[in-house]
Amino acid sequence: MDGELIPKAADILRKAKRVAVLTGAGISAESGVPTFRGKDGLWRQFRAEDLASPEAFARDPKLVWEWYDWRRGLIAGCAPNPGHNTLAKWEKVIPDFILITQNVDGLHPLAGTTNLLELHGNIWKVRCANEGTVLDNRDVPLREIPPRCPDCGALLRPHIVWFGEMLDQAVVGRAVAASATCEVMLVVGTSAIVHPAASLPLYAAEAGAAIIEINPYPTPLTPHADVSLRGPAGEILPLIDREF
Ligand code: BJW
Repeated sequence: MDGELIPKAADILRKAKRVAVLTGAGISAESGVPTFRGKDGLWRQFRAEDLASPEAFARDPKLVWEWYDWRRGLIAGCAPNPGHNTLAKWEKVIPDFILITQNVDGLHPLAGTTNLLELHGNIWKVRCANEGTVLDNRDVPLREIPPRCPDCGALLRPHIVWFGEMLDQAVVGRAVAASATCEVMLVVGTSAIVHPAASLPLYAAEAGAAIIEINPYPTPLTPHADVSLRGPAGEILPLIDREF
């Protein structure tokens, strides 16, 4: 990596008052949470449409829940890494800072980030498939599979946005507004192909924000980035922080 890029990114961030960050599975990779795409990604082993769609849940809720129970057990053993921690630290020093994540693992709040939008939900929440009530659930393993609503006995489902499902429109609205008004958008560890999340940096770029991307590999966003930092987020974010 060009040695000048870290100071350049730090300089852009230091001068900004309004910063939006978009993260994806890559930021949690160094914590041991598998990503979705790529060499060791979940979608290499499992078909998304068999497990992460409303049709899959309607067909076989037990299979879907067994997969989530396995992932919850895996994530329960993972801790935030220096990438998550650096972003939590920046929230305290950048005047207007918002973190928009596609991740459902809950590692950003665990690191201390509070101004957070979880676009795709949270694996530690469940929702009544009948009434829509959202409940916290940290049981590892789950007591029964599939779990049932304590109030009405209907099936509970993961509080996660599956393919083909609408995101929470209030959350998307806040994410779009933050993207369209930030001075800098930092995009960390996402393949930038799943919409509407992947559109957010494009709204930011259109509105004149500087785009900084951190990813070991190029993505469809790379041609729009002002600074592309090639490498693991858990190493690069602390390096930027040292120059901040
Ligand atoms: C590192 C690293 C390290 C590794 N450091 N980096 C417009 C155009 C085309 C299609 C659509 C569109 N609008 C909507 C759609 C349909 C669909 C979609 O986008 N499909 C695309 C695949 C084409 N979108 C939807 O269905 C969304 N709903 C919606 O829009 O409703 C309205 C609608 C429906 C249908 C048509 C039109 C409108 C819902 C999307 C929900 C996504 N859900 C998932 C699964 C949840 C299940 C679960 O977690 O249990 O969310 S999919 C999966 O992908 C997960 C992620 O949040 C999401 C994004 O993945 P992410 O985070 O980018 O991870 P990876 O693995 O892809 O990438 C990791 C990256 O990290 C890589 O680049 C690595 O290089 C990098 N990396 N180590 C830094 N150490």
